[in-house]
Amino acid sequence: MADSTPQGQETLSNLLHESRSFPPPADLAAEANVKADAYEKADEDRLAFWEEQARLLQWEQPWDTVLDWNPPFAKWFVGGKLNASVNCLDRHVDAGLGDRTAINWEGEPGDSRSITYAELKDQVSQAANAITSLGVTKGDRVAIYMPMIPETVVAMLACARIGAVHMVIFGGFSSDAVGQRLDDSQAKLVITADGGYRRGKPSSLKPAIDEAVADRPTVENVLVVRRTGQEIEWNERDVWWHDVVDPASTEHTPEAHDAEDPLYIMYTSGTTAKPKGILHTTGGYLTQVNYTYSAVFDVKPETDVYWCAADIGWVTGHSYIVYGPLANAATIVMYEGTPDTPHKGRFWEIIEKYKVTIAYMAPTAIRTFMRWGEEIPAKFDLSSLRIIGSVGEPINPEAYIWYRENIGGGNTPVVDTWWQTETGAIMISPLPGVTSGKPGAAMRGVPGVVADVVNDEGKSISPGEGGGFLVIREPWPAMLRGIWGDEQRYKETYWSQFPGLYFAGDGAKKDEDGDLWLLGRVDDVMLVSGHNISTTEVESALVSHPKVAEAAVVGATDKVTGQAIVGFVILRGGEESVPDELLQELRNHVGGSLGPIAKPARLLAVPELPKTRSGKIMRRLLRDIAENRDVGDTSTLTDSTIMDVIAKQLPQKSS
Ligand code: 6R9
Repeated sequence: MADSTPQGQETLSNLLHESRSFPPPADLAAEANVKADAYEKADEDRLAFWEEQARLLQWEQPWDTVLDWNPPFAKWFVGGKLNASVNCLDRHVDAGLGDRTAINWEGEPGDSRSITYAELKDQVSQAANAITSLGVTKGDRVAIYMPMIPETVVAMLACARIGAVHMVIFGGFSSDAVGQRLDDSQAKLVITADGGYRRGKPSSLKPAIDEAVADRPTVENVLVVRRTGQEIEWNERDVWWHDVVDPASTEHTPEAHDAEDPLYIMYTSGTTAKPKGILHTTGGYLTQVNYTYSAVFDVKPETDVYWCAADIGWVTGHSYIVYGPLANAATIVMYEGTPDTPHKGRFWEIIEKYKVTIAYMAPTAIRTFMRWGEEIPAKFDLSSLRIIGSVGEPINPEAYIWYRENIGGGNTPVVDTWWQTETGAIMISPLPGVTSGKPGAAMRGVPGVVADVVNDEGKSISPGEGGGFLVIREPWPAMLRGIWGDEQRYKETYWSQFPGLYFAGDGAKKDEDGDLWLLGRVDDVMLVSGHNISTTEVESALVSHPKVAEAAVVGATDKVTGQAIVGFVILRGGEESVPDELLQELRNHVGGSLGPIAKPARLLAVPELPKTRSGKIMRRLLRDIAENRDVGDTSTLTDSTIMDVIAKQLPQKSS
């Protein structure tokens, strides 16, 4: 999250111009869940609009006040009571949908499980009874450190059912990262597994937990799912999932929770400072994820098969694998492993096997698939797809077009969805039956969300004027309710830059039509000879060259220009050095598309880029390398050895 704003003459340069646009397919538009009138309705009376969406849920007690806004503290649906797990399970079973498949789960080794709504409700009830018997009660925090298996969903919903606050940590984070989060949240129970399958092998999870809980007495028990059967150490506090959950009763009477009771804490991906425990509550959160899931993915729960390839340890997994889809009674696919195991067509094989109709993934994955080549997806039948989504980073126009053409068959709308752990749910996105999508643009606030771009004085930027800071003008139901245990940091981080506005920490621009283009984190903006240049625009220009698969650029201190642009590129052929000729060609290519100011001063070819588990490029680490510093904290990287590999490229200076 940004703690600063860029300085310089202008707010943010607008260099990239893109004029392609794709109207929605006529049949999709005709049948769309949400049509253009939703924007008008929401504009007319935003609170009435959100009340209408809240009514789509099952409430045990209605609310008296829609919104209690005491800036920057919001309470939504005050006085209302509901249970998130009942909304995701019981009400569907009661409506006769018990036999509908909730989860099609695919293990990495090829094992699979199919779970109906009735079965999932039973399993969640059993788990709720089991964790209650372990002494967990409403308000307690439960850490979940699991592979991508159905028990992870069961554990989350069991917590929600009894009102315990879940805190999912990416499997694969180090024991230190886990320990830090256990301390911050004071978790009472940890739910984990012996391991999970990743890259063709059982990877272990339990040892990191053993280490993390060793000197943390607040953790009373460690509940362990057997997934791989690998040997693990067994300690006094450990309990097998199959010993307590399997024999537990499938009867569980859920309590109705207050709309503002905490549902979960999610630590932000932490590309910058110390992770923040983002707090989400129940009623408003569920209202907005339920609505946006239906509106943005246009899901028809009777016929669609939806797959979100994100990890559950990321907010995307919470909102759009678990709560949004299950609240809508949708059928989901869940996959345990990596996209290249046992072969690079695994994702497309899954889409073919389950006849997936809606798929949602990160731009980083899409760019990796571009690098592997379009002949791989071409071997599979992807004709079932009707909507494809992107989340996590700006999608470069080239990656968008590749995705649309090679995965979407040229006629499938791409929904580029902007949101954050903090926003809880999708905020800016095209609606697939309404919007003519532009490659690289997230377009506009979804109905009920007031997104804007302002200059450094907090004044709204006019259409076509250029770039600035992304803000949200009005409170929204799924907004964070604070940072766990740190009210001051909540105010400072999000509400201090522009009085009364939520500052997202992202740069954005508004085009002539008023549509929004995300430009990357404000902290990453490069200041070259007095111009603020966005990382996104330069990276998109590099990726639009046929020899480049992925790119990350950073500003490194430079005596002459203030900062000089240093680019790290992954070449399509996988070469690990950029020959002088190509270097010149790439610089000219960027200069030609964006202007000479944006030409990178140096370019390094690398085999990989440093990324978090949610696929975000950690430019901070690349800046360390570009400025010849020791590389900072790498504990949230997918692969920490990658920094050594990149550092070795350094002597190859150019220009
Ligand atoms: C959901 C999620 C939030 C940050 C956000 C922004 C970037 C996410 C994006 C996007 C451009 C999109 N981001 N979606 N940038 N276009 N469609 O990613 O949450 O992990 O908290 O990250 O991700 O920079 O501020 P989180």
